[in-house]
Amino acid sequence: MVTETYYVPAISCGHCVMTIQRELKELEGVAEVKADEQTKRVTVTYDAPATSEKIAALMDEIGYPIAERVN
Ligand SMILES: [Cu+2]
Repeated sequence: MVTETYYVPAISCGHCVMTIQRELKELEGVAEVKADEQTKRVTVTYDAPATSEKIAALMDEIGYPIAERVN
């Protein structure tokens, strides 16, 4: 399992948090997702077949591009 945290500046409210958590959990291999409205950070715990590239692609697709990996 890998845990990574990303800075996602487009997060602006609780709906964003819910959408991101729901969509990322659909990705096969993703075990846990925590999005935070205040810090605009998303922490994802995952294993294969999920990859950071697939996570980044999905975030782009749903309108919440990752600005940078912070942890
Ligand atoms: Cu929102």
